[in-house]
Amino acid sequence: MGIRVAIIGAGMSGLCMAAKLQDAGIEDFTVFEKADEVGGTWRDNTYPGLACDVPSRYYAYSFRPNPEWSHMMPPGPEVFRYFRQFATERGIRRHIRFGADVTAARFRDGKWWLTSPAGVEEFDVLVTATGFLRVPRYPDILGLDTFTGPMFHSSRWDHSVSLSDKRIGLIGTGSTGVQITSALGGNVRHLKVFQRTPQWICPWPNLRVSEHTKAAMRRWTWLNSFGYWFWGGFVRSIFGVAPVRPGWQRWLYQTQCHWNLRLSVRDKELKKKLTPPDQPMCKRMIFAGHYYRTVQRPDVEIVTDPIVEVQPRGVVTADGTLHEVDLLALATGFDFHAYVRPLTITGEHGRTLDDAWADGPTAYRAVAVPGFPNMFMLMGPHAPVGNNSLVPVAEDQADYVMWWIDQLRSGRIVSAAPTEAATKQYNDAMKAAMPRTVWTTGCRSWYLGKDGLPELFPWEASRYAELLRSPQVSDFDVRTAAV
Ligand code: N01
Repeated sequence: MGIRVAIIGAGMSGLCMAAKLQDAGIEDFTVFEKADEVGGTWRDNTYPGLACDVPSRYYAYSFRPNPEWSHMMPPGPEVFRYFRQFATERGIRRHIRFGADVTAARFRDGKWWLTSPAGVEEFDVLVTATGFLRVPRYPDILGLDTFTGPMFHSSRWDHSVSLSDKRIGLIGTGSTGVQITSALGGNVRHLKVFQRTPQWICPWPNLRVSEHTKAAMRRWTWLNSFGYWFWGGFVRSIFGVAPVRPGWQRWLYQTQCHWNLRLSVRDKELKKKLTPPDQPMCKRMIFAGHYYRTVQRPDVEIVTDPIVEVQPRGVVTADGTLHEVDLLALATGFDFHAYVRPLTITGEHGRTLDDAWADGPTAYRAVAVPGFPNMFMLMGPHAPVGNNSLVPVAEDQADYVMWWIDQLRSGRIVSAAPTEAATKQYNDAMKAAMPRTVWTTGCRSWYLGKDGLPELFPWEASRYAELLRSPQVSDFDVRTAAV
C-alpha cells in the first residue's frame, strides 16, 4: 500500500527520518521546513564559540560517518555543514518545502490534514521533528526594551555588529553563556558576564584532529566506525548513567568539577562567586576547556549582584551600580516545553495537543500520544536528552516510527495510537524513578516541568534504545481495515 508521510522540520531528526524513509523505498514524503535551509538548531545558532559538547564521532549518524571533523568536539559551523551536505548527497532536498510553516495539523477520516502556505494537504502519517531548544526565552527584566545598543538572543546573533570595539554585557552562564564568554574574552573591549547562578564546569580540552588522522579516517572507514563505537560506549556507559543513578560515574563527574574549580581559580572571592549552590549535573552539565581562565582575565568581569533593571545605557544591579555596556547578549536559554507549539495539532474527537498536555507534556516512550493516531514525535517529552548524544536517539526513534510505518504499509493496520493506560503506566514509572536522578537534587533548570519534575528519561540512555527496539503492540489502540 502506498503511504504518504509528512515530516515537520528539517533539522538533525527530520533529516534522519527522511533518510530512513528513503532506505525503506518510500519516496512519497514531504519535509516541511519553515526556514530557508536545513540544520535546525545548527542553522539558528551561530554565536561566537558555538560548539557541540558531544564527541564528534558520536554526533553523526551511524550510517554516515564524517572523517572531516576538525576537533574532538565539533565546532557549530562544521555540524551545520555536515547536515547540509547530508541533505544534498542523500537527495532529501527535493522532498523539502522551504519557507513552509505548518500552522495546523488535524486528524480527520483516518488522515492527517496539514495547513501550510501552500494550502491544506493530506497525509497518512505525521512525524514532528521540530526540536526542543528552538523557542528563545527572553528574560523578564524591567526596562529591557529601553536599551539603546544592539541587543539579541544568543540564537539570533547579529553578525553585522562588530564586537572587538565594544563593551559587552552577557546575561546567562549556561552552556551557551560559557561558550560565548570563552570566545569573547580577550577579543572585545570589555566583557561583563551577568551570572544569576554559577554552574559547574567539567574540564574538557577540545583537542584538534590532526590532518594525518583525518587522512586515515578517509582511507579506512572502519576507523570512523570504531570512533563511533568507542565514543558511543563512553557516552552511554558514563554520561548516560551518571545523572540517573548514584555510582562511580556520578562521583567521577562531580569530583572532576570540584577539582576543576579548586585548581583553576586562585582568587578566593572569585572562587566563591563561581561555586554553585547545587550538585554537579543537577543542571545540564557544561563542558569547557578554558572558561575559568577566561573569567580571570582583566578585561572580563563576573557580576553576581542580581539584575534590577536595564536602562538605555546598561544594566543596573541590586547594589545600585549602572554597568554601562554597548551591546547586550542574552544567553538566557529556551522554552524547553514548547515542543511542536505554536503549531496546533488536533487529534481524534477534536482534542488538541494543548488539551492533552494541560498538566504538562507527556508521551508514550517520547514518540506517541494517545488520541493522536499515526502521529509520531522525534524528541518528544521525556526523551533522553539529558544523558546522551541526540543523534543516536533520533535514529532509534526514527527506526521505531519505521516499524509502525511498515505495519501501516503492509495494510495489516490502518491506524495506531498508544492507549491511555499504557501511556499512564509508562509515565508513572518514570515519575517514580525520578528521585534517583541528580536532576531532582534541588536546582533551577530548564529540565524541570510544571510539576517540578524533570521532563527527561530517568533511566540509562541504553535502556531507552532497548525500549524502542521492542515495540509493544498491546500498548497500542490498533485499528484494522475491517473495523
Ligand atoms: O540556556 P540555559 P543555554 N536574569 O537555560 C540565565 C544546549 N546547548 O542556552 O541558572 C539573569 O542552560 C540562567 O540563570 P539560572 C544544552 O543542552 C548545547 O545556555 O536560571 N539570568 C542561566 O545561567 C544546554 O543546556 C550546546 O539562574 C537569567 C542562563 O540564563 C541548553 O542548550 C551548546 C535570566 C540560561 O541557561 C540550554 O543552554 C549550547 C534572568 N532573567 C547549548 N533568565 C552544545 O554544545 C535566565 N538566566 C550541544
